[in-house]
Amino acid sequence: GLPVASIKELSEKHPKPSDIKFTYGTAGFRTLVGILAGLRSKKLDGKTIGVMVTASHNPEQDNGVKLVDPRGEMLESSWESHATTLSNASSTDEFISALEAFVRDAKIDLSKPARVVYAMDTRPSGPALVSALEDGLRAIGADGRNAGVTTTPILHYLVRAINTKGTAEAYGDDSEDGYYTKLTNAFKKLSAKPTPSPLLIDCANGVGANAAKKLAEYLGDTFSLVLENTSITAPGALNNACGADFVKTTQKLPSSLSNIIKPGQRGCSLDGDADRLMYFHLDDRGQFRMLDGDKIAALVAAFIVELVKAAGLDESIKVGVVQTAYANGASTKYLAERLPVKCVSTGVKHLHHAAEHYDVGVYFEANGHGTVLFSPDTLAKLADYQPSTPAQSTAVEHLVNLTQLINQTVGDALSDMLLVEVVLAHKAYGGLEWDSLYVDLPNRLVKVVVADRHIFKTVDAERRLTSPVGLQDKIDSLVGKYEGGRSFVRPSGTEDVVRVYAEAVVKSQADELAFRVAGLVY
Ligand code: 16G
Ligand code: ZN
Repeated sequence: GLPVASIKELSEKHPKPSDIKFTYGTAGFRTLVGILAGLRSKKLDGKTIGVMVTASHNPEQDNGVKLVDPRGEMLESSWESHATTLSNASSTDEFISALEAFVRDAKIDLSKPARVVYAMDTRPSGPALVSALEDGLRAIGADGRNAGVTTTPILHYLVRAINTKGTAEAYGDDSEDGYYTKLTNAFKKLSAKPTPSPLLIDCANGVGANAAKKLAEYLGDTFSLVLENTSITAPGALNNACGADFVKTTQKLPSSLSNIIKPGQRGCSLDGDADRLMYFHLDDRGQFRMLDGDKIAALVAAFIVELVKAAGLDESIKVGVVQTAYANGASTKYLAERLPVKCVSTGVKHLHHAAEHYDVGVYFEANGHGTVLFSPDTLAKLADYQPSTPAQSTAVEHLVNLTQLINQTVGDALSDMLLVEVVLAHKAYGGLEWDSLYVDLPNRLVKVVVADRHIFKTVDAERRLTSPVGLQDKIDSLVGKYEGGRSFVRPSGTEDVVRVYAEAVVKSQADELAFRVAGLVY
């Protein structure tokens, strides 16, 4: 049975802290995380599970934890709901009986080994959460490996690398060195002349600053990175008026960069755990232009489609794109003219799973989180392919190198950044040419505080409401009055609000539509 006495003692050492607001992932519990990760590992016959302590793009005082499954993917959702139930236990005794019931129902063999690798971002509350996690691991007898302070995507990489070590699917050496070496070797092979001009990187004053610095060392003089917002120890600086979420939500340049960026220059922002990426550039007149996840998807997907065709593989390798309802309508139109596009509900999990159904699945949220997945079949096809011309051979080589450059476990700001730079170099695009692929439709996002957000029920990838009854009809008739109008309402999964998105051909009309729909919701 469970080592009840030790779980009890160690749990009581870590009462729920009142000064930390948990917002992210399967949050709300402390010692439990270690125990749960250990149990998950036992259930999967000792495969290594990951735990990341981070609250991503959220304010510095927030924190949370996220479990990572053996292939580097997010924790299976049935376990997420168990975690939530367990975390709601009101006393240690209640917690232990819930845990015993769970071990019985999930048929977990406690005699199996358990292995867990964990990391944290730069938040001041990280060490306390890690020590609770370590006590949880100790309580369940799991073997822990501390990966230190690192990015979320690097932790995902490590999980996959550890679990595939010595197999045919080996993902890379299971170390940070392995990660940087894999990415930068692929980048160097994909480099085109001339080398790209220096890239400005807004590190959000977070862990991405450390990682970008190391990346720059591995890149050497093949590509120079100019790092800004790297104050990882300044209190309150993390994600504050900078970073990918700030850029996306305000559609502005962080003021800390305004004296640094020059007209015609491009730059990008990472979020607090470096799994989101926003690009931007100043045009010749010094006007700020944002290049978001949709623009990245358009650039990357079109490039991969071209390579597959150039390789002579377009009959056997099908490329597809996955977006959410937040994708700008102009991006969807651009993409749909070139390849199949699927819309799914918000949340990385939904995008990732839908992308797995394509031979090559490109997915990006407008907020800058995304990656590209190559199916096992596709990897085998690329490896075995006999090209019949030098042009085909080059294209296949590029595709193989892309499979190494791209972190396929999860969206990765640094890997995505290298990917964008490769495509820009190959297409000889600057920020302006990239930005001109399509023109964003003006849009507006509003949040509405309502008495009970759970009465809002959606269908059709969150694009239509079925409850409250009658509301969707009212939205439809409003939308019909606006040229190029589109709007949807969905309850947030992370905040106690309802979100309203609207798009129209003219900015003032998008604003007006958003506020009128919000008026219907309120
Ligand atoms: C989280 C998700 C993001 C999603 C957002 C939606 C991850 C890594 N991130 O930030 O994908 O877009 O939540 O939040 O899972 P909302 O439901 O409050 O709109
Ligand atoms: Zn993040």
